Amino acid sequence: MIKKILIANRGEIAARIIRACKKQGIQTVAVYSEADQKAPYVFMADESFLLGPPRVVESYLNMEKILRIAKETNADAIHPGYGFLSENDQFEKKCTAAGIIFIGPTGDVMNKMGSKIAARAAMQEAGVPIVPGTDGVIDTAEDAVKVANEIGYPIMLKASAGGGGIGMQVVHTDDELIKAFAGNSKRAQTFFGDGAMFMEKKLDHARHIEIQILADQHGNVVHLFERECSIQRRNQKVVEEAPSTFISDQTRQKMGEAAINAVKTLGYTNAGTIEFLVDEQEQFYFLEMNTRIQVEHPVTEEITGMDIVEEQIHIANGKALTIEQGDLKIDGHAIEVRIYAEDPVTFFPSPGHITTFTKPIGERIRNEVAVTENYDVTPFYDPMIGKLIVKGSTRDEAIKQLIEALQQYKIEGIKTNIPMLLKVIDSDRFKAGDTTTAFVEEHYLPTV
Ligand code: MV4
Repeated sequence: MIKKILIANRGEIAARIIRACKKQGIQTVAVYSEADQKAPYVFMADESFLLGPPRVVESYLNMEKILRIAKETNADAIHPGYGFLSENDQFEKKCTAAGIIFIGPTGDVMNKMGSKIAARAAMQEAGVPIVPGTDGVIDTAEDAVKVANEIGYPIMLKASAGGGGIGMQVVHTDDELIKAFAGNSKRAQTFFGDGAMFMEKKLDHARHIEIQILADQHGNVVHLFERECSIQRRNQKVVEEAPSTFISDQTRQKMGEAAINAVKTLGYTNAGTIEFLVDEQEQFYFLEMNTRIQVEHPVTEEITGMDIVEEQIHIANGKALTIEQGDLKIDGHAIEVRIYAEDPVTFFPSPGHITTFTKPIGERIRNEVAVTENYDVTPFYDPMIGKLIVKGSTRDEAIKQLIEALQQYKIEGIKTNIPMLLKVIDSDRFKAGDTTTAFVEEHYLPTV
């Protein structure tokens, strides 16, 4: 039984994981960089240890140091959160070798899903539809052009190891493809140590809909329905909601079954997400799998009543799921927005000293925040300072709540994206549920 967990992360997710531990009577160990010495999560944990300088290689990516602290504090398990080491198969192997439970899937399955080319092949084997495209690695721009003409433009050129849009580019002609190929491959090689490229047909006006799954170590798998996250800017999600207003119950059920099949075929365990693109005819296609807890997990918790972090710990303890698919129901509608310390016009990060920080309060408002008043947002990490999640019995109600809550938020000293969020949410197009992947591009044109 896990009695003590080291949280190998920072910010709002570290705070979220510490809360789940406290609820279960589990001791907590926080780790932090010099830039995060005053972060709220550091004071929430039972014990806290300095990792080193702000640079991530010396702090949140420092496997040896994190493992040393885990051993010295007698932690039984490590929760990696999202980002940082959360999808690093080597870290899982090191934890396991040290006798420390990694709260997540095995390194082998993480490694497989970390390669988008391997993931596409695995999904095809599991009978899950994939976006039309190439099977293996494309080695040269000439080969790419040949296959592109079979698939047909527009095409998404993607890096197999890609993430955050790195190595990904839309191309419309042979010329564009030739120009884009080597550069994207090189970028992927630099960022991920893997320059392997593949291509997919670009699906326009599709929706990004992902299925949350939970899988225990005894072969039991359930899905917790979908989240719609089509509103993204530069590969960063901005708004996430559940359920999707677009898909029918029948499509919802089919997508859930496909996700469960995929997970069973992979032998995947713990919490995970299967991302799909869904076209205007409600045909769905596998996009990628996330082998971690995700930023947007709260919207699923709000509509299902489940605590996903608590379930992750139960699963890591070797316990069987206590729920069956038939026990799960969608209740109401939840929307999450990500609050960033950034200029709403230029989108540049806006670090600095927060002089005023007043959160909205309400029964159906959930705040997951990383900062406080009189706190310095540093320039070292992702500028997300928190998330606002609202729940309504209907989508309209949730939208109304969200607009009011965003207007109540009072943050001074730094700039935030709240004006941009209000512009998105308080728009006819969002209210009508017309939220395809083209939304930000077509609707939110910055004023400069
Ligand atoms: C796509 C796509 C359309 N066609 N792939 C993948 C990673 C994610 N961050 C964006 N991804 C997409 N992959 C094919 N073949 C559409 C997206 C996409 C998207 C693209 C541009 C602007 C907003 C978007 C929101 C969600 C998904």
